Amino acid sequence: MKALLLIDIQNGFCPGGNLAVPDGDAVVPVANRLIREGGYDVIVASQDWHPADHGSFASQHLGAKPFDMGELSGQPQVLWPDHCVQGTSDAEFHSDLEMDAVDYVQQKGENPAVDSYSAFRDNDHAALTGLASYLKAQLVSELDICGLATDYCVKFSALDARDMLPDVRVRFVSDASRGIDPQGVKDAIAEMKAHGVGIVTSDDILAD
Ligand code: VGL
Ligand code: ZN
Repeated sequence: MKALLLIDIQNGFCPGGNLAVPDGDAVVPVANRLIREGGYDVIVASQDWHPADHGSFASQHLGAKPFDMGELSGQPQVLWPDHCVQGTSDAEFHSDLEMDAVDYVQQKGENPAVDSYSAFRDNDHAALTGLASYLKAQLVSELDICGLATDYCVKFSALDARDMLPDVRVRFVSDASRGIDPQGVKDAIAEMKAHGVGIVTSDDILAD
């Protein structure tokens, strides 16, 4: 079974959002084309879903500014602007994303004491989300990953997919993704490649 994993295509990561990724909304039409024409059996979306007092927010650290380096539960942590707070419009999926075709939504980042870049597990690897179990139950053997942001949630989700689903072919869809930092995107692509993630474009997929 072929699956598409859409990472965090939410208002918060699009222009006008609280943690806007440059050109983030450009992924929406590409994702919609993959949804409609990519030949997927299973379509999954992750949703960054933080409580208002999440410990990754600079607002929770005395004297800290967004994008400062800080600490969360003893681990180094980028301190983010408040973003994707549960129940706010910032946390909603982009309104043009064709969510009717999505079979399963995986929320993440609910524990205020740890961040969860990956859709599969918290950054400290202590708690799993249900995503790997869901994909196994669907007998997924091919997983294409795209969305926001390449250098954070997309990368960590792709690396965890390789680690937790070793028999699954994992690919990163570059033109259906955007990142926060250009050098971070380059490094993320190199790291994904080094871990056996294929790098493809939506045209490669639609030509199959
Ligand atoms: C993300 C930073 C904080 C992401 C989520 O979706 O890449 N980045 N929370
Ligand atoms: Zn977040």
